[in-house]
Amino acid sequence: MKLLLLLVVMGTVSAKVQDLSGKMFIFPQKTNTAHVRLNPNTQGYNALTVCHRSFTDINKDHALFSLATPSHANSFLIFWQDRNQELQPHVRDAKVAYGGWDYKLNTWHSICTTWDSVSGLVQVWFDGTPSIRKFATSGGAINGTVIAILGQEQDSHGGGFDINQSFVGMITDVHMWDYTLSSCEIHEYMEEMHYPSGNVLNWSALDFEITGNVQIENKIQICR
Ligand SMILES: *[C@@H]1O[C@H](CO)[C@@H](O)[C@H](O)[C@H]1NC(C)=O
Ligand SMILES: *[C@@H]1O[C@H](CO)[C@@H](O)[C@H](O)[C@H]1NC(C)=O
Ligand SMILES: *[C@@H]1O[C@H](CO)[C@@H](O)[C@H](O)[C@H]1NC(C)=O
Ligand SMILES: [Ca+2]
Repeated sequence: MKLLLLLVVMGTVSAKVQDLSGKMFIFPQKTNTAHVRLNPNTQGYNALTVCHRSFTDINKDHALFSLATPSHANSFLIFWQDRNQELQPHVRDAKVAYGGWDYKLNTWHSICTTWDSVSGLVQVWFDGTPSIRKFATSGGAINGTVIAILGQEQDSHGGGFDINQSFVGMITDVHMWDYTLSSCEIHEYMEEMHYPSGNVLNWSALDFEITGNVQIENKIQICR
């Protein structure tokens, strides 16, 4: 009976699915612990699109999205590398680098990244502008148990956080699809028009767990 009660209590804690429409996560401190773990609806991806909007004032390296599997800590990582001013997507530990963006501090940036295992090509969209398509890795899916994290960069499956790669600021509208969105759909995301919600991670029905100081607030405050 006690065990059953415990299981019920634990069940309600872990099954924390929330509609975060109009809300954002705030990462208010530089730490090597605070993060949000996102629980995907499905595992095993032959293609991916990940989109998010973020706002920061750190002029240092930081991770925007970190997805690890047991075989690849950087199974799908979106990383800002400050020294070279590059947005660096990693897929199954293969890195591609994109420079030339106006990654202004204290500004919202909408970023979408696509990849598929047939062509092996990655493409980034940054505030409405598409990058060229670059080769990362082909012929293999992202498989194994997925751990997707905001706020920290995983050097191991679910851990290995480095304070100097942590994120400080706000993140919102995180969606992940197990297919590549069309350029029109990505345009709709960029313009905050009606766009398809993620079938793997859905900001409107997000299954997540917060560790440490991460707060949820409304994205827009209307002044009258
Ligand atoms: C994952 O994919 C690799 C090749 O990409 C394959 O060797 C391995 O068997 C797969 N593992 C699972 C659990 O599907
Ligand atoms: C983080 O960066 C600071 C300042 O550059 C440095 O002193 C510190 O050793 C770094 N910490 C780690 C864990 O790399
Ligand atoms: C995302 O969540 C919303 C709200 O529950 C739902 O209406 C929508 O169908 C979901 N999208 C997908 C692709 O499951
Ligand atoms: Ca790292």
